[in-house]
Amino acid sequence: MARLVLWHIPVSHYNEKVRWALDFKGLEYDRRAPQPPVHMLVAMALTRSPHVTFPVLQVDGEAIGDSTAIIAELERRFPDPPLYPPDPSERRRALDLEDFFDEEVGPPIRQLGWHEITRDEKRMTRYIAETTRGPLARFAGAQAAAARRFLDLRFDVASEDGAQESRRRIVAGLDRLEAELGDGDYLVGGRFTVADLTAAALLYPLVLPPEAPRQLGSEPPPAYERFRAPLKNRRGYEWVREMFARHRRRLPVPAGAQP
Ligand SMILES: N[C@@H](CCC(=O)N[C@@H](CS)C(=O)NCC(=O)O)C(=O)O
Repeated sequence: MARLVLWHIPVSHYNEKVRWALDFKGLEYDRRAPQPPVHMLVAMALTRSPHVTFPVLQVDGEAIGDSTAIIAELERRFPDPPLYPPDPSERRRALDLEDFFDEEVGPPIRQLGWHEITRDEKRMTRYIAETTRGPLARFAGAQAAAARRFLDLRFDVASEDGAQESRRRIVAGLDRLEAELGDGDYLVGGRFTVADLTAAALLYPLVLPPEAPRQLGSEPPPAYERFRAPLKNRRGYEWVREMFARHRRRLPVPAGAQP
């Protein structure tokens, strides 16, 4: 059996996408979670390339960056149970939808979530205190300020115009999800595929289903709640909850293992 090591950020939706794929296939894997922004250096060192994002999966020592490439490799090595449809045109459609949710929904959800959290200094400090390990946890206030600067540089999270655009793109993502679902339960071929997994994983910070492994504090910021409230009755929102409830199989993390 191949040795699998996942380098991940516990809260991140792209990382949840890969954890879900690994768990769906029933694969055992070790987890490593170096803290951002150090993870960018780790990603470069592991992949020996300019790749700076997590997740990175090591398979027998070979490092693969990018959630889409990781799932492609998992499909190749561990085809059962499959996430790709066998029919070539359905497979193309599933991969196009994976790409759409990765590119069009992942970034605005991240921008808006951090926009609302970083505006609230106390909440941000609490979050950093809860997620920092070791002696650095004692300096949560200073770390929160540094994290805010980093997130703003990387993802423009302080921008109100950016947040407005993110809200628009998230709703457009829900529109597309519902249009693609039509009357069906699944996006492609009447069964759970990489398209459903990607859409649900990348929308998890919006829907916050109970099966999602990690959430940013028990109570989301009030402004985030105001954005979510009118979306809760939408079919796409309910569908994300349903996908987690039906398909988010999780292997227990061994005691003492990293998060
Ligand atoms: N296209 C990449 C996106 C992954 C990604 O953006 N990961 C974020 C966490 S949400 C990250 O590591 N960001 C570090 C950075 O860009 O500064 C994938 O699908 O794996």
